[in-house]
Amino acid sequence: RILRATKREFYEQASIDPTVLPLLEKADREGVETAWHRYLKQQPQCGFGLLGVCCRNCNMGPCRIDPFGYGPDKGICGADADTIVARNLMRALAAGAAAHSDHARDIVEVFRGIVDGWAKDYKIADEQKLLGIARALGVKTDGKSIMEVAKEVVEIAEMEFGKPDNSPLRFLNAYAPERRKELWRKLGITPRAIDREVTEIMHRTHMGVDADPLNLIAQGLRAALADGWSGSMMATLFSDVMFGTPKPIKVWANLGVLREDSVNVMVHGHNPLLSMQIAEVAKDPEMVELAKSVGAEGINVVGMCCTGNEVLMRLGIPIAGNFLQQELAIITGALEAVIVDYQCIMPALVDVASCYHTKIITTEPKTKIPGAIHIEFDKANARESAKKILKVAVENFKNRVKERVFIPKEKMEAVVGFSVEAILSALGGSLEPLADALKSGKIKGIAGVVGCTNPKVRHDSSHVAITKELIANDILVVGTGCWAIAMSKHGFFKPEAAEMAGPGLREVCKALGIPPALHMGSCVDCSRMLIALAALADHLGVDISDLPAAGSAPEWYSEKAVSIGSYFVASGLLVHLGTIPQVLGSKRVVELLTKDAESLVGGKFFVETDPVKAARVMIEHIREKRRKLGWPE
Ligand code: SF4
Ligand code: MSK
Repeated sequence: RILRATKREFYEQASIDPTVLPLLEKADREGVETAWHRYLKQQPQCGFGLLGVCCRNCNMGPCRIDPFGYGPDKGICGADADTIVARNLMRALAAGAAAHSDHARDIVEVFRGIVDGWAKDYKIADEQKLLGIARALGVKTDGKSIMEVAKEVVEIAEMEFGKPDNSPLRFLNAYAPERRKELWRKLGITPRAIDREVTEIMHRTHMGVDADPLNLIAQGLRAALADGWSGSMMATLFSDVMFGTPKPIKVWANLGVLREDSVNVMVHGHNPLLSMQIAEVAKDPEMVELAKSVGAEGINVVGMCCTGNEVLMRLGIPIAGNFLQQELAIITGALEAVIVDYQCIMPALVDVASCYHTKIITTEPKTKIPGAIHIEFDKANARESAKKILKVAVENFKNRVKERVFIPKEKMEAVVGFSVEAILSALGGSLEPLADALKSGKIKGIAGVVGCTNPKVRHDSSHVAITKELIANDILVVGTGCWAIAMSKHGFFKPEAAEMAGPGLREVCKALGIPPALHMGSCVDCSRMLIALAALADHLGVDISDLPAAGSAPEWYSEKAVSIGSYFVASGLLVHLGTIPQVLGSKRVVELLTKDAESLVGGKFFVETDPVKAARVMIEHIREKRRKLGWPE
């Protein structure tokens, strides 16, 4: 069907976001390719890859299993489809857990720099948050200066990556509920150190080590727990300490936030260490003066993907779009520079930028793209370094070709920044009102919706459809990442969106002045949901798996989503996947993920490409949990 469609039909089907079609047509006129064009060229995608039955783990291979049973049923070493599919999935999970946790390592390193004095342009912005973390970790705070507390906390954080003993991770131990910890201990999946769990996956998936799908997946859950309850959690907690814990803030979202009269700079990636500095430095009179000297009104910093979410929530910096819009932002012809850190940055940005005046600036030693300008971000001289990077953008304004500029007019107002603290404060400081609303059935349950966009799905359509269906059925939706950007763009984060909710949720939202769907942050901030779930379960005296709650990643593409989904499953949730994971070549692996997992950890995956049907499964699951708790359905 895709191949028979005309270009116009294909572009119309690409997205429900009104900024996309005109920019795809502009790209077409100007001979520029996007992910959608490349997706089309990849059709038909490799059947072995889609099923997960291709193995390249050693040089006897590559080997592939014939899914129809006419050809080989084993690789050269004897690995069958179950082993190969499980190993491939676990390697994807390891990459996702590593990405989140390496992001955390960079944050913790700069936090160490605050303690040791070299990170002079960073500070402890939220002392209360730091004291709370210290108390949770069992660090005594009485009579100590804030720097003394910070020193003890950072020492614990640093050890999380490579702690040599077998004791549980300290952050997991501090924040996960007792019942969960006991279950993980019994199952032998308590994570010991973040790097160790990732390394062990790489070891086990080497030829001739672990061939048992169950044993492999168990280790995957252990690495995912290390990511969620420690790696990602540290990234969130220390970002809050250094840059402030998000509070509700009004912002603008979508490509209409680009300005014709200003130098437009897009920060893209995930880590706030640089993007926060760029956003601050752009207001510096020296930089504003420089912008004026090249004929612009000022500097307009906008965000993309999750580093965009970080500066959106904390500073109100407008967000230009989510994952699939990164190339479109350049195609507007109005972008002077894309400043990137890491993750979700398409190498294609350089090709697209070569057709315009836009400069792609990489800043991290671990992220270099041929054709981009590389200016290493020096965290010890963060402000000066950010200025140096920003100057390249400002000086590029004179190269903008006015005749080629097309900025879509669409932008939407949104209220974002619902950290756990902000939600608690909206509730009047305690979980009681939320627990009461859940028990009475005004709010039937909670759904965490997260994740990316993916050309396999009409851009933003599943995010919107699933959220609509859930809130209409009185389910409060919270979420992160590119889902949160989609919701910002499509009006779900305006308090007026309460009108789309069912009667019970609508009443609660109106009373509290909050939207029916809440922006909790970037991908690593899925850890905020873990903290909220743990607090709610403890408050109600039940396990997380007993809660009327479920998760969903309707348009996921990233290996990080594999890790996120897995730590939610291991924490006891039902998790929906809206794009099909590359596992269908093994009935055993499919059964482990979608059935057997539940009897072990209380959570499991289900796959459904239709978002409305998926929402109904989640709603039924929530009803079932309510029945078990003796709450009215
Ligand atoms: Fe083939 Fe086994 Fe090597 Fe994989 S590990 S490439 S299945 S021989
Ligand atoms: S940016 S991981 S596309 S959510 Fe976090 Fe968006 Fe997914 Fe990247």
